Amino acid sequence: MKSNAPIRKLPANTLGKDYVVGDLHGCYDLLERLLNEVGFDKTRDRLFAVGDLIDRGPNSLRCLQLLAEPWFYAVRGNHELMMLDFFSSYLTSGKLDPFEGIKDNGFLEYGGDWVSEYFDSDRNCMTQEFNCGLILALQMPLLWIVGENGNRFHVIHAELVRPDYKTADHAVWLNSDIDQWLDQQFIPPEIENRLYWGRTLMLSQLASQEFARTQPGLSLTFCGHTYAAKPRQVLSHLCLDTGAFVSWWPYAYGEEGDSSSLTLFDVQESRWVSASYKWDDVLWGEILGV
Ligand SMILES: [Mn+2]
Repeated sequence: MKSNAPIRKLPANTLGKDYVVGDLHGCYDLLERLLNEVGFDKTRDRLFAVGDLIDRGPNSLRCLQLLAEPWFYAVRGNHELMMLDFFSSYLTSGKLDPFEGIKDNGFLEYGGDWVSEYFDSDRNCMTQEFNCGLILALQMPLLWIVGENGNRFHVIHAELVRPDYKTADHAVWLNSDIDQWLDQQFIPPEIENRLYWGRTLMLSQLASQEFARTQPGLSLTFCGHTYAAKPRQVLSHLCLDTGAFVSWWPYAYGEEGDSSSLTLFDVQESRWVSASYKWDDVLWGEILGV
């Protein structure tokens, strides 16, 4: 069922509900807590993830293994991209030098050092368990299109900002552009780069609110990548990254550490729930005018 296409489309869920979760970064037990809280039904409901399943948090491989579940749909984040890049020659040769000797692309430094736990130094390769997760990451798309017309939504990692956003009529790409990429199964490299790394919208929103909340012609687009205390919406991009991994870091105290959490969004009800390693309760909230 799962292919290697970079853009994939699913019909609306007529049986159950759809949920979207922010950047997991290994925080598997927070996700479990949230799924229990909403009564997630694995036989009917679907869970979408905005990418960055791995790194920085406590259980990266367990989050990667979610990709094998028939109810779980994720896009590739920059952390999966860095991991695949780090293992690119291993993926063809099946052999790996001890980590100390490997030229790092930043992956280990930015939270990928957990992978060394799965290095088999007798055979100079990764464990079978890890290999399965790595293969699953190879199959992640960059964009999900879900449903049709008024019920349509997208899932991406960072943003759909146009490279020429300062001078173009629209700062972001529209459904018509996305449909064209889907037909061609091709996303131009400069657009792909922003899908992984872009922070233009969310940083501008934090700083100056210079963009509107919605963009006519672009369906609600769930994203992550840039964290803040609460979910927020800019030009139809609804960012669900609320810094789950920060809540796990024992030394993250103060305002940022205390408010950080993992956020799960209920698409049909337009409300979110979040959980943190720093508090026992969950927190509910609504996004007005989605
Ligand atoms: Mn990211």
